[in-house]
Amino acid sequence: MRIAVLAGGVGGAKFLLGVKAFLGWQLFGPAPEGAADTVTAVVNTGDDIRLHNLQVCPDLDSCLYTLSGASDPERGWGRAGESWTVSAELAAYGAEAPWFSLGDKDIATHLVRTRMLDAGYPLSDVTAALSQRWQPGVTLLPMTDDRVETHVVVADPEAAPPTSGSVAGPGNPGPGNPGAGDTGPGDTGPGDTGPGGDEPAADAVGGDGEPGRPSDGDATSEDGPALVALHFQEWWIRYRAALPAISITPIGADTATPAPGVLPALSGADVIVIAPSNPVVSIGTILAVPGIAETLRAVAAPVVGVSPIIGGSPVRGHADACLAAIGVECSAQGVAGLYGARSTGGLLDAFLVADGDTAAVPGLAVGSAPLLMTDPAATAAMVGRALRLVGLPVAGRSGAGHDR
Ligand code: FO1
Repeated sequence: MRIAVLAGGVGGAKFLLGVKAFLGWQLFGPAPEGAADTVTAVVNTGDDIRLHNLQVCPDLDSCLYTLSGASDPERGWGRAGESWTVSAELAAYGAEAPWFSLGDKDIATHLVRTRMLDAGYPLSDVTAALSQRWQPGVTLLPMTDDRVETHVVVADPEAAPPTSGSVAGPGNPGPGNPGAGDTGPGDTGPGDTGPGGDEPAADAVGGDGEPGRPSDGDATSEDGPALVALHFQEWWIRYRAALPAISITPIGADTATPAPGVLPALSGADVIVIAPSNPVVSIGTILAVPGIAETLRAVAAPVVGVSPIIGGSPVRGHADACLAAIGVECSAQGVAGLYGARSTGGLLDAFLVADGDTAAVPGLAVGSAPLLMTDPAATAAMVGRALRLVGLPVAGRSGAGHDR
C-alpha cells in the first residue's frame, strides 16, 4: 500500500510513527528491506525560520528525529539528551530571539542544512541527505523548496501593551528549559488560507510582503492600534499564541511550487491521509502551495482526514487560536467544514473524529475512534480505523480492528 500523509511537526511525526506501527514496521529507523508498502510525508515548511544565519526547519526535524528515535519525548521537538550551551552563550550576548532555544546537537543539523542550502542544494535534496543519517523509514518531502514563512499580524504588543492580563507577556523559555509544553502537538500551519488553499491571505505583512526575519514586518491599520507582523515562531513561542491573530499568512506560498516528488507521491498513492496536525498553520500551509489542494481534489485514491480537535480542544498547542484567526469553530465539526467533502469541491472523502465528537458535512463519511496518540499502538489503531473508513483492506495489519 502506498500511503501519502500531509503532516506538520510534533503531531504529524507522532502520527507517522503510528503509520509505521500500523504497517508492522520497526518504529525507529528504516523501512523493512524490500517492503511492499511505502509511506511518503509531505511536510509543512511554513514554520521554518532563519536564526543566527541558520536555517531551522522545525517540522521536518521533528519528523526526522521522531521517526529515528532521536527526539526528546517530553518536548516532542529537538533531540533527546540535549544540552543548551550555545543558546546560553547567544543569550549572554543579547543575540536575537532569545525565546527560541536551539540545542547543541540540533545546531549541527542546522549547520549542515544551511551549508548545503547555501551551496545551492534545494531543501528537498538537503532533507534526503539528512534522512541518510536518520533513516526515518518514511520518505520526507518538504511541501516546497521555495521559501515560505508564516507570519501572524497582531496589534503591536509594544505599542499597545495589554491592560487586561489576557495576553501573555513575552516568554523566554531559556536555554535548558526551552519551553517544554509550550508547543502544540506539533503543529502549526499558516493560514489565512484555509485548506483548499485557493485564497492567498491578503494582508499579512506590511512592507514588501517578502518573508523576513522575525518582527521585521510592520503594518498599520488606518485608525486602530499599530499592527505588527510577527514570524509564526515568535507568535507561537514568545507570545504563546495569546496575542489575538488578526491574520495568519503563509508568505510566499502563493508563488511556491511543490517540491519534486510531492505531486507524484499524491497522485500515485493508494490513500492520502491528512494527519491530525494544526489545520491552519500546518495543513493549511501545505494546501496553500498551488497544485497540492488541486491534486487532492483530482486523485482517484481516497482522501481521509483525522481530527486534530478532541472535545472542542486541541490536545496540545494553539490550534484554537489559529482557528479563531480564520473564523472557524474549534471543533471536529469546524475542521470538517474547513476541509470539506470532495464530492462538493472540498478535500476529503472521510473524516475520523474522536469518540464523542460529531461532524456532519454533506458528502463526508464520518467515523469515530479514540484519537489520543498515547503510544504508537494507539496511533496505529487510529490509522487502521481511518483506512477502513475509506474501504481500504487492513486485515492483518497492526491497526486492524472492528468498525464501530
Ligand atoms: N518550541 C518552543 O516552545 N520553544 C523553543 O525554544 C523551541 C525551539 C525550537 C528549535 C528547533 C526546533 O526544530 C523546534 C523548536 N521549537 C521550540 C518547536 C517549534 O516552535 C514548534 O513546536 C513548531 O514549529 C510547531 O510545529
